[in-house]
Order: sequence, then C-alpha cells, then structure tokens
Amino acid sequence: MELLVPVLIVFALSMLILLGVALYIPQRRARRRATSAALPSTTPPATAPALQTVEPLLETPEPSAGRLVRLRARLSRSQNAFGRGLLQLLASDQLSEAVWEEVESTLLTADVGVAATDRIVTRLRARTAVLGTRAPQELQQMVLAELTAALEYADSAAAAQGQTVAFDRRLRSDRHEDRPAVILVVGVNGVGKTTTCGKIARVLVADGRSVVLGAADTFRAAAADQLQTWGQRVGAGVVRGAEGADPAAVAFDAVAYGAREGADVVIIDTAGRLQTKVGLMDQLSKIKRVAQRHGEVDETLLVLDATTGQNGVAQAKVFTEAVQVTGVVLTKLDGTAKGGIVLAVQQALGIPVKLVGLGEGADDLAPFDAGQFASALVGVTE
Ligand SMILES: Nc1nc2c(ncn2[C@@H]2O[C@H](COP(=O)(O)OP(=O)(O)O)[C@@H](O)[C@H]2O)c(=O)[nH]1
Ligand SMILES: [Mg+2]
Repeated sequence: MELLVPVLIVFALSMLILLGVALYIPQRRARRRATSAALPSTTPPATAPALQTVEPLLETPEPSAGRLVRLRARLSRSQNAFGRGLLQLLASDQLSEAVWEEVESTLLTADVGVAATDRIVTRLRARTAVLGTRAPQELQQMVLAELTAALEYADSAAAAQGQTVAFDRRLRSDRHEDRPAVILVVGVNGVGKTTTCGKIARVLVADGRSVVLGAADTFRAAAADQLQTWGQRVGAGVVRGAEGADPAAVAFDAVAYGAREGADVVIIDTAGRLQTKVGLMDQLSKIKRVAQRHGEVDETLLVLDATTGQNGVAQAKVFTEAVQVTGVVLTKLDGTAKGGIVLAVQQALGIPVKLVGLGEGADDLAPFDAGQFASALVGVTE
C-alpha cells in the first residue's frame, strides 16, 4: 500500500508528460506547414524587379554583339592608318619632338580635329613624361583611355579634371501617353538620311513597336518611293504627298496619321539640297514647327557622311543654326579610316553621336559606344 502511492504519482506524472507531448507535436507540424505554405507566395515578387528592368532596355536598341564585331572588323580593314600608325610611332626608341609631331599629324589625318588633337597629345606627353612609360602595350592603353574619355564626355577638358558628364546617347523614341514619339531626320543630300530612317524603323519594329515613316522629301517622287520601299521592307507604314507638295504639310499629316493609328513612333525623312541653303534651312524649321503642333519633336537627328571629313563639321553648324539638333548619325564609317570625325563633331557642336552607319544593309546601324569605338580606332582586338 505504501508502495502504491509513489507508483501512482509517477504514473500520473508520465501521463501528464505524454499528454503534453501529444498536444505539442501537431501544433508544431501545423506551424511548419504554415511556413512552407507561405514560401511560394513570397518568391514571386522576386521576379517583379526583373520585369521592370526589361522596360528601359526597349528605350535604346541594344547593340547586338555581331554589329560591334562588324564595326571593329570594318574599321580595321579600312587601312587603319590611325591605330597602327599611332602605335608604331609611340613604340619608337625615342619619344622625340619629331615623333610627337607625327603623332599629331596622324590624329589630324584621322579627322580628330585640331582642338581635340592638341588636348590628347598634351595629355599623352605629360603622362608618358611623368610615368616614364615606354612599353608599347602600356602606351596603347594610354592612347585608348585618352580617346575613350575624349569620345565619352561632353566636355573632355572638364573630364580631364574629373568632372565627368557623359553624353546622353539614348534615342528618344518612347511613345507619349496620347501621341507617338516624333523623330526628325535632317542632313545634306546623299549622306544617308532615307537609309537611316529605314534602319531606325527596322530596329524599332524589331523591338515590337509600330512605326510610321513620313516622306517630307517631296522634291522628287523617287525620294518618296525609296522611303516606301524601306517601309515595306521593315514593316512600317509610309505617309507621302504628291511630288512637289509642301514638305511641312506631309510632316504634319504623318504625325496626325501616326497619332490616329496609335503608332509608337513617327520618323520624318527630309530633303537636303544645299544649293538653296537659305531656302532649305527655312523649310526645315517650318517642317519642325508644323510637326510640333501635335507636341514636341522628341529627337532631331543630323545625318553626316563620315567620308566627307571636316567638311561635315561645317555642314553641321549650318543645320544646328536652323533646327535644334539633338543627336548625330554618322554614316558610311565602313568606307573610311577617318573615324576621328566623331570626336571633331561632338567637340565642335556639343551634340552626341548617337548612331553609326556601317553599310547599306538594313541591319548596318549600331548605337555609338565610346569604348568600343576607341578600341576599333586604335586597333585593339580585345
Ligand atoms: N557604305 C555605306 N553606304 C551608305 C550608308 N548609309 C547610306 N549609304 C548609301 O548612301 C547613298 C545615299 O543614301 P540616301 O539614304 O539615299 O541619302 P539621302 O539623300 O541623305 O537620303 C545610298 O546609296 C545608300 O545606300 C552607310 O552607312 N554605309
Ligand atoms: Mg533621301
């Protein structure tokens, strides 16, 4: 009997412990289930930021690797006097006065322009003197760095002092809430305006955007025909007037049509005959004014032919006085070793080169990239 009491107490205690364990375990299981059930619902938001980053990519057509490879190949094939000559010079035993003069003339031959050449040579001389650098590879990297900086920044003198305001090279082609983006394309006859309109349309259409081309070059019916052929080729609608029609009216109609149809972008091609310089400039500013009745023109692209060299800078000045140019398209870079014109144009006008033309084909257009371009110029293969 005396034994029974402690046995009972032990029994009662173990029953209590068992009961507690039995009640506790299912609760824990339930809690674990709840947390694992919550997991899937917390994962999806992680994909949301990824979706957002896709949008900005559409603003500027990304350079496809193939295009840049082609740019390099073509620039180096076009007897790249610039890159090779420069490196040979810098590799000479003595960096004498005569060598620096030759470096200078090589830069000038490549159409880098007097001011930019001066700045680059002065900086190279200072750096080689301070660092005592003589290894060809280091010199090559130095030239590359100087050129890239000179190409990248709106004010390379300020960039040299660490104030780096890089050019904004995005092509403004985003549709507004209630109307399409409008791109006006201007330039002298034969530089590649119509071709560039077609190539830009191609990139935009490939991005899934609807494009309308406006044929505001009404001097010859053939000009509108050429644009129409491009439109058919790349999948863009074309608005044209009769031969000799008022170009400004065609521009107005093209924007109105684009707005009505809910197009994303309207690209207006213009005429560029210079013999009537004053007339042409008046006409361009009228086209812009009239197109603007629907809302601001987003982008006014000046097309320059790289093979015309420094003359292009003079042309550019005339155009910038008539219309506010927001970007330069440098065409026919495939046919010249004078790629330095990019620098000269940017420095003289303070306007960025946004696109480069590398051939007559629909895909021969690439966004300008300072680093890649400098490498191509200097002939650096990597
Ligand atoms: N090699 C080369 N030819 C080009 C390029 N862009 C245009 N062209 C050619 O230059 C010529 C004139 O072009 P076009 O677009 O009619 O010039 P527009 O008078 O300014 O409209 C045509 O034969 C084009 O194929 C380019 O980037 N490279
Ligand atoms: Mg044309």
